[in-house]
Amino acid sequence: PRAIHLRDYAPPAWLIDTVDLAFDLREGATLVTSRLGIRRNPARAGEGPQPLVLDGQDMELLTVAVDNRLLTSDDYAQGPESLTIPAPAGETATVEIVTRIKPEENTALEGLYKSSGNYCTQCEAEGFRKITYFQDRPDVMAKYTVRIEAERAKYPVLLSNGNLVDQGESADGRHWTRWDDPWPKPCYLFALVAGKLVHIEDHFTTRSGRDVTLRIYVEPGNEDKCGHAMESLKKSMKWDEDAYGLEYDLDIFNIVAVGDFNMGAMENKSLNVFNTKYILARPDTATDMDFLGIEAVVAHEYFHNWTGNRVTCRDWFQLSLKEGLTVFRDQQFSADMNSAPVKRIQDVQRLRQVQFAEDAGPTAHPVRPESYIEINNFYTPTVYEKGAEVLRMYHTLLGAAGYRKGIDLYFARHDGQAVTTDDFLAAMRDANPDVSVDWEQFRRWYAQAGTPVVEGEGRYDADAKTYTLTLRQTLAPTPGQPEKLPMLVPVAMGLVGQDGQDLPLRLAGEDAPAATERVLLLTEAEQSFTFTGVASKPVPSLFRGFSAPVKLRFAYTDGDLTFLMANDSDAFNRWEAGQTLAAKIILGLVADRAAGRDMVVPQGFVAALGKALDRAGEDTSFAALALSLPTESYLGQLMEVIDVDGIHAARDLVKAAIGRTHRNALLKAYRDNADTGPFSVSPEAIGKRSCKNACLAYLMAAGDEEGRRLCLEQFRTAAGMTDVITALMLIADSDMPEREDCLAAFADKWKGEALVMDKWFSIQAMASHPDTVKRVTALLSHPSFSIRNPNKVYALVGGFSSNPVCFHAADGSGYAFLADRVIELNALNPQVASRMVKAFARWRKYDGERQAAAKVELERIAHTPNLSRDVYEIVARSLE
Ligand code: B3K
Ligand code: ZN
Repeated sequence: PRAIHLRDYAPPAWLIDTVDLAFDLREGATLVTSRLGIRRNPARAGEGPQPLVLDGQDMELLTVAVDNRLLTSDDYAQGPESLTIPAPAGETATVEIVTRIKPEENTALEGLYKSSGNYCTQCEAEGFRKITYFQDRPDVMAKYTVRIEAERAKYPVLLSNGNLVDQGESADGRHWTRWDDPWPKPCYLFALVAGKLVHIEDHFTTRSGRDVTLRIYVEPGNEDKCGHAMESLKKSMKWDEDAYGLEYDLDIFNIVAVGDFNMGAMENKSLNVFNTKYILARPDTATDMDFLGIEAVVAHEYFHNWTGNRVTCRDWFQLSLKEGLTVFRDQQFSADMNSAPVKRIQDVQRLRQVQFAEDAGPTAHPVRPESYIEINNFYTPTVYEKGAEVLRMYHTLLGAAGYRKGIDLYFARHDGQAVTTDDFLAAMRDANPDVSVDWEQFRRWYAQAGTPVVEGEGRYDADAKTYTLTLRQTLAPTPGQPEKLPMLVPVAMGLVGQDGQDLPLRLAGEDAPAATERVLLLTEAEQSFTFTGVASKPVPSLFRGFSAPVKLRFAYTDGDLTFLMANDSDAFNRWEAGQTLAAKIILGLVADRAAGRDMVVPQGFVAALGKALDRAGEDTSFAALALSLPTESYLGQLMEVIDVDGIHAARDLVKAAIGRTHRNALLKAYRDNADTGPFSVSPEAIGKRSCKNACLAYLMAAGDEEGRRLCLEQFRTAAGMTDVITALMLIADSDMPEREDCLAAFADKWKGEALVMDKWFSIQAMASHPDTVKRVTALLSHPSFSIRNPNKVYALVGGFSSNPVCFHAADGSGYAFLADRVIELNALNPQVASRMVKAFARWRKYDGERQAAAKVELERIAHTPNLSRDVYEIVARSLE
């Protein structure tokens, strides 16, 4: 397979202004007629006549006509993935192409395919070329009209982008609709849906008075699970007007939820297609996390209407232009709708868990990659989550008002265009000429891969009353980038005085009135900042709100961290101090165990956590986060060689110690938060549930009898899925005799609900139980499991590969299981296979025995015949 490079970008020889598509949907043979209005690209004037080169895959080409003249197969050249039509004579031409496709056989779920008997499409990134021959690249933007014809009884609903302009009956019980999308768009935003669907409907009036009809289409029987998604959509539309001044631009906005979908959702113009996971929710079927996930993803896809659709990417290297920005926007939205500090902590947890891990392994790449073999492999935490951090840094550097000026200029300049991250940066810069930031240096956040490490050191001079903070930054080599330059790192910080109050911050030489929080700019490899008039020795609070995606190393004492946990005015850093302390303690125990010493949990740490518990009443959701320990996989990242069993044993021991020591306080907090009243997903109700369940987890970890009784009772009697599933997860992770009965009862109750069964699969896959590999293997033949359904694979296979202990079983059985699934999936659905194979990427972080076992499996995958580009790219990088 061949790599595509950013440096090779060239504008297309021809532009496509109009696309007129006709779909004749028939079982086994769908006919697609495409009429393209093309025009020579003025950007390439002077190059002489250029042929029209179109992309295409897995199709049967029937006819090609140019300006209504039918070509013979001698006139054009057909490659395995292309169609080349000789240069038309004029400046403009009309090209008509007829192809035949078989959506019924499409198991890759890219292009036009079927899900539960309904037709739907997924074109991003390069699925449109599986529907018809086209210049499948985002810088070709055209206006589309679409005619869809199908059998009325089976496919009563026929949808595409834009406005419904006509519909009618045709012969043989067939009917048709005609759609017109007035907004030029790249083909990856094309969508078609045909099926037996029902919908709920609502309305939104935009601030300029446009009445927008909102519909959510689902399979019959799911109408009662769409309410939260609809509310989320209306909130998003309002928020985008208020926060960004962006208004919806059509009279209709449709969402369709399908059960078979490779990722979360897709922002097709006015016809979003969603994974059911991000639409369907009822209190008894969905957890609080599901409700929040729906709110965030509905918002994310809606926000793409401007950041992605109206202004799109010039090429796929610019993916973060739309994804980083849109993730940042959905993070801001969720923060406004819920608790901002809690949202920030959760976002950083995710960034660390998945993006830092990516940065530290063989698939590390910059936010704007330089090359790829398969673009679908680059919908990564780096492009999305780190990309969002880059946006947050613009916001931090420019302030809310400056950021908004930059955004406004970006739209003023680029509405209707396909642009680059450099264009975005230029808009931010040009809108803020008074802000002194070295934007060329800032650009390195897009170009350099890896997570910077910032080492800090503080020196207090009691005589001079100064505090000098020295910061040093390093960025380790990543594949293809042996040498790095210093980054521009915004350090939001404060100095906490001995009384727990923030001290005024005045740098040497300044006489401006001193603030108690400010943003230092670290731009050199090493830099010192001296604060004056510091009355007593402070404890520095650095990277408040996680102001840059870096790893901080600062020699805090346990006392400093306990102090910050209690006193830092920044909620994020109060949480962070607890996490840093917990990691330090647990890793200390891991080292003791490895050296053959007894593991003894320090009482000071257990006591500090008790303080967080005492304050639980003040802010329950924050308390739940403050009470939780760093995950095993995050702890693993902090080790040179991951000690799988050591981390698990040490973390369990700490959990049990906390559960025993604070038994009474935990029971009290559990009971205090047990009643959340009538079901609601308000931050208060979610907070109470998460606090209560965090307490229950500690009691279970301690093997407490009363805790076990409460857990069983909660499993059996709770009305909401959050409580039921948490209890079941704790039971599944335990050795309680009721374990099997509970799992069986749950499956029996929910066998008809696919999304609920996904939870059941993933609980078993993630349980740290000696029988997990066996069990997961057996579950492959469970009637509710299907290897063709991505959600099922993510739940069972993905759940298992994120199991920090069982996947890494020393005998290699976990690795062999995953490799078998990857090989099976490679033939069916390369995107899903590739997502699964990524679990192997960090194999070099484990001990020699595990490395050897993983390498055998990676090589077995590498030698699989017909390996897809998707899987090949990840495996090849992992083995490099
Ligand atoms: N843009 C889509 C992702 C498409 C993934 C293609 N493999 C969803 C989103 O980010 O909103
Ligand atoms: Zn997106």
